Amino acid sequence: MNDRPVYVTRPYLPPLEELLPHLREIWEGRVLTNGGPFHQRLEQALAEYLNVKYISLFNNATIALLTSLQAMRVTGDVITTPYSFVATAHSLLWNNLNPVFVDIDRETLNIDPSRIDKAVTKETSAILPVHCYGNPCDVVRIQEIADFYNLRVIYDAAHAFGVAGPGGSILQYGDLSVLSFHATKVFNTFEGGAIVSQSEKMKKHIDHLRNFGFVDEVTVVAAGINGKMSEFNAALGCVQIRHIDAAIRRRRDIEERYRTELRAVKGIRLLNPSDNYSGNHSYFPILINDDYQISRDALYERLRSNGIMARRYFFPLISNIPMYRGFPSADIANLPVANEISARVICLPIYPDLQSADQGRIIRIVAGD
Ligand code: T4K
Repeated sequence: MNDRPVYVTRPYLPPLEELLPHLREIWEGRVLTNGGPFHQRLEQALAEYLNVKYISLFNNATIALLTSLQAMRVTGDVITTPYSFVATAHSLLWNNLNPVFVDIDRETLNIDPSRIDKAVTKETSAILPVHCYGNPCDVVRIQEIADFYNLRVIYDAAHAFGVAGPGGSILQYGDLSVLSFHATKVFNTFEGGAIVSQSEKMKKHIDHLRNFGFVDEVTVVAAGINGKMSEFNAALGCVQIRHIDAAIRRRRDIEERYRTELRAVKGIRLLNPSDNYSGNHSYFPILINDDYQISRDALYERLRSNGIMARRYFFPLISNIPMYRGFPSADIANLPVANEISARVICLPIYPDLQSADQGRIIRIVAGD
């Protein structure tokens, strides 16, 4: 066994020398947070890179999700996917909202739009879909449904940094989109996140909510939160963005090798990449079918015993976690696809520094050689 564990992801870090001048500037300027110069620079750089007009930086995506729901004045029931990281549904509970889980599409693993209609009641005020693994949701269909029932749409786009199609960024759909810049994400600021909005008025409202509701020194317009990104994190982001294209290209090459070398392995299903969008290669999920040589969990253990820390994102399914089980829509019979996929999935390591020999080892274990 190799001594050095291989994790599902490793944060990309820029050369330290590139960060040092920025740190010196912070040390000299003594502006450490509250919308300082690096905060402004990063907002602008990201708006340009992501090709969006309005973006508000946050200290993490979870606080950004909480704030999005407040910003859109969401009430009552919110339709969402059970196949996500717990932060998606937790953001609803923190706002005293009820999650209504809708099953996922077997091909995209995103919320199945054809099942949303049936879940809408007079209590429903919003849809909270997730672009899972950076694979775009059916944004057009979801918008049609939202328009018909007059629902808000907030995308959990934590995985969808830089995902774009011929019509532009995936982040332009819905009322708001929430990004994560956590250490494990394609673009990281150690901790961080952002909300993309569609109007200057909404951006201003979100910026106020992010800063306790302060509009100026003496005016507080809402029970806002402290969601501000510090100057350290913003400065790091300003350096990271110089390297992001190279990092995504490297991820793409790793994904291509997995696809080529695992395609023919019996009992493994790979997701089909979207025809219309360029992905960001943030995760590499494989689905273990019944005709694979061992069970999903046996493969997971075999990988671990060989030092490969693959992860079962997303297992357990949110709807099966105790605090969610009591919601009527959490019934397993309501979510057959999500339950099945959650029992079959393993995400293999993918990150820019993944060594070729390590990837070879992973492939050999999965292929059962
Ligand atoms: N919505 C969705 C759909 C999300 O996936 C997430 C977060 C959120 C919302 C909320 O975003 P944030 O509030 O975090 O901005 C990780 C991340 O902590 C979490 O951000 C992420 N999704 C989730 C999918 O994965 P864990 O519990 O699996 O993290 P952890 O600490 O086990 O890290 C995974 C591996 O990454 C480790 O085995 C080693 C490596 N790692 C991790 C960290 C933190 C490093 O090498 N260095 C590091 O600093 O949740």
